[in-house]
Amino acid sequence: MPSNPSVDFDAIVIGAGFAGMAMVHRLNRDGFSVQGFETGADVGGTWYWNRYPGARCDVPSLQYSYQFSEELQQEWEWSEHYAPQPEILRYANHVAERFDLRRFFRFNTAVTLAEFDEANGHWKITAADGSVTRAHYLITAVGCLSAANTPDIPGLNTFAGQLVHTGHWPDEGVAMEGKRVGVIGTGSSAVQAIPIIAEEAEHLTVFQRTATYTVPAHNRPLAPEEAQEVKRDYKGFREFCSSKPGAYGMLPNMQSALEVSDAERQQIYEKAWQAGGIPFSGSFYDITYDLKANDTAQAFFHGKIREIVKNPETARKLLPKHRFGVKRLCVDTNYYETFNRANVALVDLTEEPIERITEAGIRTTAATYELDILVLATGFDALTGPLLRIDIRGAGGTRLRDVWAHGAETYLGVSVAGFPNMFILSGPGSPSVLTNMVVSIEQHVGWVADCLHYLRAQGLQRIEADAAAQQAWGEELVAMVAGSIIATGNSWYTGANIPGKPRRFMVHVDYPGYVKRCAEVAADGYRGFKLAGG
Ligand code: NA7
Repeated sequence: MPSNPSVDFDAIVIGAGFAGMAMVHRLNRDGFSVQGFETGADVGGTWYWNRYPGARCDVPSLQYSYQFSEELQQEWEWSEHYAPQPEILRYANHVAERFDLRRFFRFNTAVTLAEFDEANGHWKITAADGSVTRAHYLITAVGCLSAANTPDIPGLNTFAGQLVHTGHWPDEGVAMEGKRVGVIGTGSSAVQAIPIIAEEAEHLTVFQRTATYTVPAHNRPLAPEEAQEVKRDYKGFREFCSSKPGAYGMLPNMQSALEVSDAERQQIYEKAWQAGGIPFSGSFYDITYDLKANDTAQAFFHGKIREIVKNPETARKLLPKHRFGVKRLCVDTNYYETFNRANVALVDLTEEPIERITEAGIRTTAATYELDILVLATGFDALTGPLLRIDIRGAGGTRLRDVWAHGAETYLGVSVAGFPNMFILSGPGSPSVLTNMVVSIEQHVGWVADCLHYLRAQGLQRIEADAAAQQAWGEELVAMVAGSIIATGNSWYTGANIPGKPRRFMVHVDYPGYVKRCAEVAADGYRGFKLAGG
């Protein structure tokens, strides 16, 4: 039962991914009534939708899991160092069953409209089925990379073959055998899918607009002794990981790429390449800040690509031209090697742009490529997209779409001025995508739940970000990345991948500093928030 009889529930949670599941579990455990909504037919969020071949997490599986239950983390057994999508989805299902979480969600039910009812101080939620639900608090757990980006390429809807997006992969899979397949995009999703598709399809053509930086995963079965070692002191392991940048549990090399000899630098890069994965980014502390240091990383990749890819012309096309660190580093298994296969071709769209998609395939300025299947691995309207798909209206009917017309503004990435009693999990302005997401999600879930307890204990009815605190937070985010390469480039971090989207770097880059900051804000009576009612 909600504590206030004028609402149906204390809280509404939108999304049944890792954030939504943890949130409903925590609220229920703490005595708040909650109703969840989920567009998909079941739990899993990102791991429910992204079923494309090769989909896999780039955070080690022993770290990419919940820590709210010691029993859960002791009993679950991962089979690989980096878990594949089906296994992560099985884990999400296991969590849903173990903690009986499905009963809190209405599946196959997209929320279309969320309105703050000023007179009553609560949220009114309308779903696509026309149902209306009222709750005191609105908590969005809609994910950062869940609004798929389908580019506006002329003729796209005329394609007569099968058209699929990696972010909305059909449950039943896509039969590639004997088929001519085209993939548009070479980001993380494509880099994972391409080697597998190449093995299954008769022929694969990759349409590349931006050559990518990708490091080998060197994935392997997870040795039982390795898991046992972590499980002996999982808590200590979690604390160690959470104290490191992004909660990744990796220790960046604090040397400059410019202070070592050429031979030593090469050796350090080579060692990082052989170790594999995201930690490559920490080969030297300055490769994403100092342009000369950054040049050395690019040169290393160029050398690797030329070494791996046998056809010099294909190798040339695969050389990234943008700076290392501008876009998210991809992690692969046999990506560059795949271009040595006889059934794989690479089309460089900077040399021959797409003119249109036709019934038969793709026509570029230079040639026509006939296809049976076209895979769009074209990414997402990141961070803001999932929130703005919902028509969210705050105090006075103000639309979030209008408030964010020039870019997302939040306080702590959790709250927006003018949108009382609304909390965003992993929102723009929080560390989100630059962390191990499960860890930062649980931090947000805990912080929001503690906040609701505080409000209840103080007899307060309303909380929202103070506009001045929100502005200061935005300025702080900008200052934190001043001079860095990541904040300036064409990437989904800055919104540059979506035509017309305001350009703004939307991520807080200091995890664990962010955690400390959130704790201080709470300890200081929710400094920077306006609290009212009682
Ligand atoms: P990404 O990383 O945004 O990659 C999308 C790719 O699609 C990228 O190579 C884009 O090229 C390409 N793209 C997008 N639109 C077009 C058009 N119109 N024409 C040609 N090519 C296009 O998305 P992913 O799904 O791979 O990965 C997203 C995140 O999920 C990833 O970072 C992980 O955190 C998990 P561009 O670079 O824009 O030139």
